[in-house]
Amino acid sequence: MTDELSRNEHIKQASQFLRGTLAEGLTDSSTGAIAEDDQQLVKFHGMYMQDDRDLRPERTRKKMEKAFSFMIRVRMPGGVVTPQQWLALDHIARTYGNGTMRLTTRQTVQLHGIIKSNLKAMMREIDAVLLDSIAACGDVNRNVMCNPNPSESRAHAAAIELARAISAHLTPRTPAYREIWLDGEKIAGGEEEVVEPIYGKTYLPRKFKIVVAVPPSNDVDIFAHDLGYIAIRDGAGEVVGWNVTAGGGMGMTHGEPETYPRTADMLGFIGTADAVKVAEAVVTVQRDWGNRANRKHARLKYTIEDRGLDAFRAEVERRAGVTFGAARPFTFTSTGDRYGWTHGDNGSSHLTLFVENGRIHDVGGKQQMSALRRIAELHDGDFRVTANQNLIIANVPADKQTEIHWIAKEAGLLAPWSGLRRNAMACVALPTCGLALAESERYLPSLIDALDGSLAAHGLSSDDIVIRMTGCPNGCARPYLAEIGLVGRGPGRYNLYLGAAFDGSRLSKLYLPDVDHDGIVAALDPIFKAYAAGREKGERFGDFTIRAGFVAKTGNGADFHANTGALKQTVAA
Ligand code: SRM
Ligand code: SF4
Repeated sequence: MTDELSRNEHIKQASQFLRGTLAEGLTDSSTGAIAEDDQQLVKFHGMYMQDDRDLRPERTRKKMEKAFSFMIRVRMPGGVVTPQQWLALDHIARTYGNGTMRLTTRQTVQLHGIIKSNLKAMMREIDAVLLDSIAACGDVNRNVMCNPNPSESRAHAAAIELARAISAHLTPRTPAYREIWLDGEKIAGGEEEVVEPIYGKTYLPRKFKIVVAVPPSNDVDIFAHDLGYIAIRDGAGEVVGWNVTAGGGMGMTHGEPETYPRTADMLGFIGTADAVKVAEAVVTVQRDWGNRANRKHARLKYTIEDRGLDAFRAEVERRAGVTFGAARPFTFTSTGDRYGWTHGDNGSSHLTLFVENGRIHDVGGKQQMSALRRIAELHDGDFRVTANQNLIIANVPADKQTEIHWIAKEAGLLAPWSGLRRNAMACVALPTCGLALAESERYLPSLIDALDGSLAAHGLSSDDIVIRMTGCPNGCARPYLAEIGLVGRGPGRYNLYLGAAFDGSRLSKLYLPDVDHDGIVAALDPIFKAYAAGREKGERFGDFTIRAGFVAKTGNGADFHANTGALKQTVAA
């Protein structure tokens, strides 16, 4: 390992707490872009500079600048927004963006296609409804996720309260955000510990992600995250404290086995009063121990692997002044959403909608943007984005249920019959993601059409099987925790992973590398057939693929790359 700091560390160091030359860059009308270093800094403000990759060849031919625009990601702990906030996001998407809204795998909303000259007007609209985008991206704690399950309202109340408290505590303090986007008064830089008492001048070595889960649902995929809290309840359903997990992450790079996805380890049990203290301690240990030379080895998962879990736990305990108790028993049953109507223990009702791959738009017969706008106009409960890219219309009074139900049904927002589609997620990928190697969001629906044919032939149409696709190995749709994972390698080609646990507790294993559409369908059909014929009672598809000998079981971390490949060949690779 070299001691030299990565380029991003120098950019942060010189940025005066995330200012860089962003303010000046916004006024430069000669280009739709911003300066290279500012492209890194703008992430901390919740934005990515992108270009429409569909338009690249034509614009290159015409010797034009790339079609630059910005993606904005809103910070909304636990995925909760009011109908007024929803309407503001809808308005921004239609006025400044590409006319679509994108629910993300981390319970936020992304708006794509906003050109530079519209950024400040857009940020003002976000601010006007008391939302912001600070720290939605960048080397800081991101949007804090939490189980959105409104029907368990007491446990959910505790979970969202914790998610909000952690989010508030770990939000960067720099005044740069208000100064740049909202023309706030310029405040002098000051001493670093005053400006950013937790992060300091160079923030964290890498992105940092926190989740709060309420068993039995693992819909937030707790083991994929840097830091996680699992609600532990007493016999009366009250939350008595939290099991804390650390060191999960998905990102890796093809062909670099020293990078790997990893499921989080258990640190132990703590009471609610210690939860925020522990979050701060974990973050500061990672701030000080994390690798600042190599960004591919900078996530907390590698810090824990390098230093050892015991040393890491001891340092967190020392800094927080807290001793972890033995982890308390809990059971997760699934990572999916519960579609349709649920009724809470406080008498309220909630409707979980199916939004295919999180993309909300008005196309063809499906006027989903308009439908959700109508719902927001008549609804006075709240909207909750799930970690599966879906949406819950929460706290609906009895007199509004029929109308909301029919608006959603007409727009095709009720869950489909296919067990595969109900449990599918795809990352954004092309045309906006600069890192995509293959299609994902635009392709997965048609792959599911094909796989549904095969599942129907084997009588498995309505079986819940988790499938996730990403356009590259970064893992934005958490594909390595899916029973069927597809990860882009190049145009039209994917690595096929099998064998993850249905409850999100075990990573998958590479089954076939570099396969195309026909190869994927041909490889899976005989496995579906074998599953239909040979599964044990209640046996999940992921568990079956291991027991039946199709793939080896993945333990943790580096073991992901061991013993890969089809143990039992179904088709020629
Ligand atoms: Fe992600 C980078 C989209 C969740 C791991 N992710 C990106 C960027 C910003 C591409 C870039 O850096 O230029 C993508 C923007 C695409 C676009 O056009 O919108 C992008 N990530 C997404 C979203 C929108 C996927 C989705 O379809 O919903 C998710 C937004 C979450 C949010 O609201 O905050 C999203 N990304 C995730 C997750 C899932 C999660 O956190 O539960 C992961 C895996 C978990 C993890 O962090 O380990 C994830 N994204 C990455 C990585 C790899 C990180 C790593 O440790 O190696 C990158 C690339 C990077 O950071 O260098 C990345
Ligand atoms: Fe882009 Fe890769 Fe993330 Fe998909 S997984 S959104 S292709 S970075």
